[in-house]
Amino acid sequence: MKPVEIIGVASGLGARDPGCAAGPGSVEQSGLVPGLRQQACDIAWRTTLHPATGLSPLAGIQVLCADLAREVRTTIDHNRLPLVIGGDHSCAIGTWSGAAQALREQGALGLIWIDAHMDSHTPQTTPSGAIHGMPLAVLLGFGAPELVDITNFSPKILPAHVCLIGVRSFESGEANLLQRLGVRIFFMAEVKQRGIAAVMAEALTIAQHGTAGFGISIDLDAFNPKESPGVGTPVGHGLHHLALDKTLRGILHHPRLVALELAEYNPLRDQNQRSLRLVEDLLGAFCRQNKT
Ligand SMILES: [Mn+2]
Repeated sequence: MKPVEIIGVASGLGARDPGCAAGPGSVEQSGLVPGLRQQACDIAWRTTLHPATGLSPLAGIQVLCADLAREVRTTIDHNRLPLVIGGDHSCAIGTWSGAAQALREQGALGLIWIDAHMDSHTPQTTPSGAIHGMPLAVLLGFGAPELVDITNFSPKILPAHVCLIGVRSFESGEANLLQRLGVRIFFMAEVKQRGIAAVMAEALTIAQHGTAGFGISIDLDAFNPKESPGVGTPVGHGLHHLALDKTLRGILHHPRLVALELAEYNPLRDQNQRSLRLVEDLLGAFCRQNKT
């Protein structure tokens, strides 16, 4: 396994409830990282980025995601695996812009997006104006130029190289964009019908076909709110986290995984630290040596 370096993104600028800005601090203080190190997982906390004050959400996210993209690119260039812990999901703009840039000379970036939502609005289609509803569209080349143009090339990811898992809440504008682009969406109904293992196997094929490497972005609202209450926009009937633990066990050892992201953890909305424990379980499973 490549050494894993955590990059916290202490920002809620992209969400209506900014409480997820406290997410990385809560994870860092939880003792999770020392616990993983005791299990022989080579993981360390590299840094936590904070948004500048006094800027609009758009300008603040632009600066923050440009910084994050640099951190992620540098980490990958040093043959380490960035684990980004948000913060609201607008951090994905920085994470995957940096990963795409690091990989660019070798080839394209694949991405598996695990989320209750599509996060594929543009400023023209968004009902809320919140930028955490837009990062996937930005990465595909649609949205505010301030965000689309981070790292000076676009799109970061081609529609054929990305897929979504667990979607069950969306608006027509973003659905139309993804449908027009031909992006594969594994809606929650399909996950329930086929099982997460079959869906993930297909997702891993999509993310690796014609790419030089792939990433996984996990929004904690993908899970059942009972298992993960600590999120800003919970939606019922989600993924079971133990099933995902099992399906992605040992994924940090995958030779073509370039980065991993966990977003939207909001400790202010958590109950009995259930979401925090879920993050701990997920990372423990991802670090496991053994697939069985
Ligand atoms: Mn999301």
